Amino acid sequence: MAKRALILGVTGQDGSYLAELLLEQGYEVVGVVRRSSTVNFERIAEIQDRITLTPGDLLDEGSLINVLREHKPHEVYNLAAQSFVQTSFSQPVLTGETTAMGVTRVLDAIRITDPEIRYYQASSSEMFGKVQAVPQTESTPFYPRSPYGVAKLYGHWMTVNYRESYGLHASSGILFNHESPRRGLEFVTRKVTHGVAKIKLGLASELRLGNLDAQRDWGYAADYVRAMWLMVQQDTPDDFVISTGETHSVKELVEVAFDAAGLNWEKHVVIDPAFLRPAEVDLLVGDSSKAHRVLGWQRDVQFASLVQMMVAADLKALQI
Ligand code: NAP
Ligand code: G4F
Repeated sequence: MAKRALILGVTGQDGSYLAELLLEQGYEVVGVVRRSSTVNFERIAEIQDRITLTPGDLLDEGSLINVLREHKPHEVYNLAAQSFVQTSFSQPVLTGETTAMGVTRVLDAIRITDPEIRYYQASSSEMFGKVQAVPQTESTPFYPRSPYGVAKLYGHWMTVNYRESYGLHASSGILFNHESPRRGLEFVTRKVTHGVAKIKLGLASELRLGNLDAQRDWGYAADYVRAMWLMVQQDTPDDFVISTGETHSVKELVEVAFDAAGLNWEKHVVIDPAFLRPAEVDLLVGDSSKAHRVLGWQRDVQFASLVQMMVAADLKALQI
């Protein structure tokens, strides 16, 4: 019998890659989608006829219980969240309801309907915030710097708590930034690669950015969803840092992206205070030794190849 997996956040970057991975593994895939006035299935358009979509919302626990009762999944991947850090400063309550309390609603729905379901929680390196050690591991103390980071930390501890209180097979993946051509346009990597493509094609002349000194550990999303699946397959649930172990500044990202299109970034980039944050996370770099050892996980795509892949994809999409 095929295993059935339920993905919350299937319309997002990671949800779409995870759905493809699970289909390749022979799973039946059920994706939860929230009500919207327009259809936003671009990322899953190519697999839409091979997965089941069902309505539900992290803000509504009853909808989650109904989905679990109806579809009886073996595995639940909670990738749904208000995931943009900048928005979490202007909408802290919505971020808390979705990104923090949403996790409790899913965990509780699992506890009520079928505690045998295996659970994956999408935790974040934003929980390290003002970092207390370099590089960051599973035992580095947390110090979140945004309402998003605080909300993710709550979700992380609720996952640990439901594992310890009710014996749920619940794992928390502490994932560092991961990107792809499917990344939302508001995140800095995609904003830069899309901006470069527009400038190259004569559709724009400048790109407005905030803090170029921030450093991030950027990997490729398709590599990272493999780690999620591996965590859920372990006999024992646990928490894992997933990262590349390298850090690069936003400025380096900008240089690589403009270079990929044969452009000089200094002629086009404008610093705009509107993109600065009330509190910044200056440096993230993870140590994934535990994931390498226990899960056998490795990433395939390097930083420069990732940025070049994204520039090429944006150029192709805008030329059509
Ligand atoms: P994303 O592209 O922003 O996708 C977020 C998903 O959550 C979308 O499918 C969205 O649906 C859904 N969602 C939002 N609010 C919802 C609600 N109230 N009920 C149900 N679904 C809701 O995020 P991502 O980059 O794929 O990231 C996946 C997860 O990993 C997120 O939890 C994120 O916080 C976390 N994470 C991401 C990274 C990263 O670098 N990408 C790193 C660490 C952790 P709509 O399409 O309807 O908006
Ligand atoms: O791309 P970002 O918006 O990602 P951020 O804040 O690191 O968060 C992402 O990664 C987290 C994992 O650590 C996830 F949990 C979270 O869901 C999300 O996927 O910003 C990256 C850096 C920041 O330091 C920001 O200040 O880029 C800097 N930056 C500079 N100019 C900018 C801009 N960020 C954005 N979005 N837009 C700018 O114009």
